[in-house]
Amino acid sequence: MLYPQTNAYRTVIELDGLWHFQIVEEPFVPQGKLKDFQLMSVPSSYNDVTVLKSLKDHVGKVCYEKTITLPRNLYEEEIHLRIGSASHQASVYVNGLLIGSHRGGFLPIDFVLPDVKEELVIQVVLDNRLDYQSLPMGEINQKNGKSTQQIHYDFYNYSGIHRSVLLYSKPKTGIDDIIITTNENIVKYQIKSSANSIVQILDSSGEIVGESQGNEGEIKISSPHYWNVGNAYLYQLKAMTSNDSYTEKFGLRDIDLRLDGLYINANKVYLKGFGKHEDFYVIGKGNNTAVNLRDFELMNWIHANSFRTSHYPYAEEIYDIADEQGFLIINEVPAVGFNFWSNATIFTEERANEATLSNHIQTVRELIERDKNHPSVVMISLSNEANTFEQGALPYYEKLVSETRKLTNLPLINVEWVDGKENQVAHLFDCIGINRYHGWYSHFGELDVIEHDLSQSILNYYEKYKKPILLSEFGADTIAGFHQLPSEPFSEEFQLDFIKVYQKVIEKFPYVIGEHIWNFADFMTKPGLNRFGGNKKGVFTRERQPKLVAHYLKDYWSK
Ligand code: GCB
Repeated sequence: MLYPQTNAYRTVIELDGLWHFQIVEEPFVPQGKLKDFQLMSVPSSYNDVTVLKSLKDHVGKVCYEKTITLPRNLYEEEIHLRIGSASHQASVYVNGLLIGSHRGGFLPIDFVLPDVKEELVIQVVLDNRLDYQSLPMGEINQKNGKSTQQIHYDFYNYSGIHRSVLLYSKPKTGIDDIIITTNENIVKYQIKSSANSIVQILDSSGEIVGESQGNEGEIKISSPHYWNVGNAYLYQLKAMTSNDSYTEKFGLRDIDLRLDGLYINANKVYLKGFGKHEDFYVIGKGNNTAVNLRDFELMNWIHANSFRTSHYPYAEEIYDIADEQGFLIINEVPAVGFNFWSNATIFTEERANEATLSNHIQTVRELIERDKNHPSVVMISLSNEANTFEQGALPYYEKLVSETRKLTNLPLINVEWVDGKENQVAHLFDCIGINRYHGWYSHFGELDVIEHDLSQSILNYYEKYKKPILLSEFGADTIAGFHQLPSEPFSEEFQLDFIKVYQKVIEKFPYVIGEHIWNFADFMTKPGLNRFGGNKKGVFTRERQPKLVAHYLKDYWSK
């Protein structure tokens, strides 16, 4: 899947801005234009834009609508409608005709318009309900004749059209896809097109440094510049056919994951960074370039070098910034909520079953199709905190991992809450992510238990699997502005003490290849007795200002 681009053969028309919007009742098929609409912004979640409780907590369907006029010069082209993401299921209608449906709220939707007309009435019917077969996993219940959504994960079920809506043209027999892989200074490419291609490689100043013909081939770059962490260098591959062209950025970067660390172009890189979220005031999970850039500013400031797209694929524009700035990404699929924090079994015929697995594999496929050429993506995470101690988890993950390995050579990680001794699936992965909250959810506030308990957690995995380990989550809720000496839970001082103890333990284990603190910034989740105005484990506030610990990390991570 290629990101839409405007060039001599292709045109992109952005449809972001004000759309008509309405909550709709089941069953809903658009019959003409919406009548009782309100205005809604795209891209954005709809939950926090208005003052309506009915929208804030809405469960079910909504309809978005936009009417546009297509420029005459595009009538002969193949016209695509592309939505960067919409949560969680979308049915797209153009001039009353269903042109396609897509399941999954965090990856692009791309449909060809069957009929190109001057006036296009675009209607997107969204359903934000999550069940046992969806990713994330959820459960729908009925209460007083209304659907209620139960979710077993910790972020707000923000819903809406979250990323840009683009209408783009592409020549009918144009280039469908470009796949680039590199090995040292050798670039292997594959152009998916029915026409024959000429391929050029351009360096960062636009000079041609390699050329070839044919839809598959190899080009060797002499005097290569490698894509390194914090020192990124991007080349461009330009594919040209008789009636089309497309330019794709890529980097020369080799990955080698060893027991003692992750090597990028033979340089060992200790992962320093965060689990993040797409989350901000008013826009919820809507993509916003200024917020994205602010996040990278802060990650550069604090000397982080990596992050995990917890718990779902992020907007493509975020990977572009990481490519430009040399950040490493662990790319996570939205497999979260695969536990109930109760005795209920997940991997059963009724819950995580064949249909869930096939949706999971399909999501991995779409993720890899979208992100395959980003040098910043160095690992794929197949799930977060599933009940991997269950017997049923093994056949599920065996199939999932073997299908994923057919699609990518990237190292695979699974992010675990389960203890190493109980885990049934960790042997299938290249790296084990462990999320630990010793001193918080267990032995609350007791800093002196952390050293023993965390060491044991790490050893239980290492001794059984002998695999590299990433400490993929650790953190404590911290109210910005709340200070206590001596430190006590929820204070900025406690967060600092907590993180320091974890780091002291991590340092002892050479096979712990990195530390990702939970979380980069405070974020919204459903209210609860331990969730007042969101999850407060951020090193930065939701406004993107530092807490005390941030100043310490800036120094610690600079070494
Ligand atoms: C976890 C989850 C993450 C939560 C975090 C917490 O283990 O992976 O989604 O937000 O704990 O703060 O409880």
